[in-house]
This record gives sequence, C-alpha cells and structure tokens, in this order.
Amino acid sequence: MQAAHNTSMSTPTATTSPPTVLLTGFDPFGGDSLNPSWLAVETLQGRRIAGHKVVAAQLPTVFGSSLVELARLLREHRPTLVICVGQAGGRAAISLERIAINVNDARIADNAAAQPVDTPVVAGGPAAYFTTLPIKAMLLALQGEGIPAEVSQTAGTFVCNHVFYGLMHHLSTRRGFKRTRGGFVHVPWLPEQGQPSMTTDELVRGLRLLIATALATPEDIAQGAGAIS
Ligand code: PCA
Repeated sequence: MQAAHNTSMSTPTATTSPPTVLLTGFDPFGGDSLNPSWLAVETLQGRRIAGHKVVAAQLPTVFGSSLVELARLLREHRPTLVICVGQAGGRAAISLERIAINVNDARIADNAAAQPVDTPVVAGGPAAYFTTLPIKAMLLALQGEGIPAEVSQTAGTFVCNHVFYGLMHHLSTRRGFKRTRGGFVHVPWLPEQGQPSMTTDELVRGLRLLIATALATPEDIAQGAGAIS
C-alpha cells in the first residue's frame, strides 16, 4: 500500500487566514427606519461557514458612493465569494437575482437626495451581467429547508441593481478577481414593516444556507425555474 501524499499537512497555517466571504447589506432608505438586509447580514459577521470567514459590511443606499465602498471592501478582503443583499418591499420570498442591467432609473431619491434617470451604471459597459452564483442550487437548498425562495429576473433599477452591476463589472474587469464569484439577493420586509414578510431569524437561516450552498457548488445545476409567459 502506498502512503497518501498529503501536501496540506506540510503547509504552514499559522500565518494564513481563512478565505473570506463578503456579505453586504444596506442602510434604511425611502423613509423606512430599518433595513432587513443589514439586520440579517450583520448577525453573520465573523462567522465561519465551510472553512470561510464571513465579513459583513453595510453599504449606503446611495448611487456612486455605494460602489466606492464596495470597491474598497473588495480590495481589502479579496473575498472568494460576494453576496450583496438588499430589501425588496412587496416580495414574499428570498429573491435570487439572475441579472444586473446597466441602467440607473430612480423613482425615489437615494439617501444623498440623488435621483438619476436613465443613466448608465458604467458608461460604455455591457448592457447586462449574469450572476456568477449557483442560483438554481441555492433555490433548491432554500426550498428544501422550507424557506420561501425564488429566482428573480430583475433587481430593479435603483441602488440594488446599481451595486449588483458594479460588483459584476468589478469582478469581470479588475485584475485578481477572476475566481471570485458574486451576485445579489433581495429579501422581503420584516413583519413590523408590512406584508408580505419574513422574520430576521428566517433570513439569517436562509443566508447561511445560501453561503454554504454556493461554496459547495462550483458549477450550478440545470434545474428549470423560469416563468412561462
Ligand atoms: N433596497 C433598494 C436599495 C437598498 C435596498 O435595501 C433596492 O432594491 O434598490
């Protein structure tokens, strides 16, 4: 019998930090006093999931500066996985966003009183980017645990889509991010904000499962989830 050749045994671990998952939420906007995306995300700060360390950070609900802050976080943490999370009032399930589009079109002002209409997120950038998260595997994982979930074909045209597009543009064009996967997830209101809603506990459970599933699924599965129209 041959002895197993295990190179990881001889790799020094004292100075190497675990790979990082960057998880972001937003501050409250549009007159709300809380944002479930941040309340759920912040509970996961510093948690270990599948050998990765979670870094939780809040982004401002502001066109432009949200992306400046996201770029800083990406430079600082060099994550292997990025999931940006935002509130989508009126939705009844955790929405796994498929596509980010190159347009800002705000119906309300952002938290810095800006309200861009029909401007590009990135001038000259491609019309859209697809998520690089395994959203079908994530959908099945959530549904398997009885957590309401759906694939969404639009993240809107406000700050969430802006951040989603900016994230995907950064990952696909900047050096050093070729192997970083990322995407966007919308969450419903909390019960105190209105209906339909999900509780913070359920959102946290869902986010943990999304991270674990993404880390365990290098290639997404083929599973139909599209609407018939
Ligand atoms: N939701 C908004 C921006 C911040 C948030 O949590 C959106 O869906 O664009």
